[in-house]
Amino acid sequence: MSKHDTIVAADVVVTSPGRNFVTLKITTEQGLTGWGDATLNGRELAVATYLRDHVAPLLIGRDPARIEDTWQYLYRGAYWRRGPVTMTSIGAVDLALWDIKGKTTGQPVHQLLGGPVRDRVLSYTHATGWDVPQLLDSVDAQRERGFRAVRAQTGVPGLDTVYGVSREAAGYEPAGRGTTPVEEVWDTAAYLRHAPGALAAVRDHVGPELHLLHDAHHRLTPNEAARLGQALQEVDLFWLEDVTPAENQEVLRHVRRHTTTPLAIGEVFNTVWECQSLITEQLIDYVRTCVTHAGGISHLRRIAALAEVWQVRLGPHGPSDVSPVALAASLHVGLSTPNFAIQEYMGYEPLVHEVFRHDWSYADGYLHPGDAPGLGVELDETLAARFPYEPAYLPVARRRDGSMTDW
Ligand code: GCO
Ligand code: MG
Repeated sequence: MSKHDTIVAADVVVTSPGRNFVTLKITTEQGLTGWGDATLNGRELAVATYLRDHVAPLLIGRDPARIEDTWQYLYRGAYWRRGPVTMTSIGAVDLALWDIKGKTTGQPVHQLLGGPVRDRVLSYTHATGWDVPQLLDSVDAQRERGFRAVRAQTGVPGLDTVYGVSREAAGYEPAGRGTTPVEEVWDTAAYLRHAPGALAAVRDHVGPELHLLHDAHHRLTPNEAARLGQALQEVDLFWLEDVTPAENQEVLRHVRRHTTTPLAIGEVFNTVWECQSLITEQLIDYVRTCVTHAGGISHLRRIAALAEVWQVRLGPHGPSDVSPVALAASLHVGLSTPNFAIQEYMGYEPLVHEVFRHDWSYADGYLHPGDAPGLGVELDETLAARFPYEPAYLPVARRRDGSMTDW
C-alpha cells in the first residue's frame, strides 16, 4: 500500500468580521490545508468546542483522502447522531477534506464530483422594504445588479419589527450583537392580511419573468399556510419557504392538498432523514438543506440523490451566516448536480470578502465556484485574528399576549 498523507493538525478559527464565523483548518503532513465552515448562527461556540475537544483529536494521524470513511467514523462513532452541532462539525470536516483532495489532485471540487452539468449556478438574493414602495425600490436595485430571482420580504403594518426586514431600507443581519436575544412581537393575522397584497404589488411591478420568492419563516399553522399558498397562487412564486415549522411533516399534506404554490423547506434540517418523507411524499418542490449544517458535501449529495428520484430540486440556504467557504462548497455541488435549482446568495459585508479570499464569483444573476484547486477559498488568519468573537443571537418572537412563538 502506498504511503498516504496524514492529518497533523485540526484547528478552529473563530472570527467576527462584522458577524461571527467558525472555520475549521485541517493541515496535513505534506503541508496542505483544507478549510471547512462550522458556523451555527447564535450557537457558534458549541460547534467550536465540539470540534476542538471531540473531533480534532480523532483526526490526527488519519488519511485525509478517506473522506467517506471519516464521515462514517464521526457520524456512527458519535452514537448520539444528528442534531445541528454534531452535523455542522461533521460538515466542517467533510468540507476541509474535499478541499484537501482538490488541492492534492490539482482539481476544483466540482471536477471531483463528476464535472460540471451546467455552466453557472442561478442565484437569488434578498429584497426588503419596510413598506411596499421601499420593497419595490429594493427589488429594482437587485434587478439592476443582474439578479433574475429575488426574495421579497416586507414590514407588516402594526408590527415594529419583522423577520428579515430592516427599517432603514438597508440590508439586514439575522443575528444581533449582544449577550441576549432581541425580543420581537409577532402577529400572524396582521401578516396574512398584508403579505399577499404586498407580493402581488411586486409581481405587478416587475412583470411575469422575474423569479419571486418569499420566506414565511416557520410561522404558520397548516391551515394558515394553505390559505397563504392559495392567496399567492396568482403571484406565481418561484417558491414559498418554510410555511410551517417542519418538525411535524404530516401537516404539509394539508398544505399541499390546497395549493400548487411551490414549497421550499429544509434550512434547519441536518440529515437526509429529516428530508425523507417531504421528498418521497412530494410534499415539497425544493429542499433547502445547507452544505454546512447537513454534514457537508458528502451528505448534501445524498440528499440530492434522493430528491432527484422524486423530482425535488435543491435550493440551498445561503444567508450571511453561511460563510464564503460553505458558499463555495454549495456552488461546487450546484455546478455538478443535475437537480440543483438555485443558490441563495444574501451576500457579505466587504470585510468578509477580505478575510475569506475566494475564487467564486457572482455575475449577471449567476454564481460560479471558480476553477482553483479544492474549494477555492483561503482564510486570511492574520486578518481574522483582529476580529475576535462577539456574542450575538438570533431574535426570539412573542405573540401579542406575551407567549413565545417561532422566530
Ligand atoms: C434564509 C433564512 C435566514 C435565517 C438565518 C438564521 O432563508 O435566508 O431564513 O435568514 O433566518 O440564516 O441563521
Ligand atoms: Mg429561510
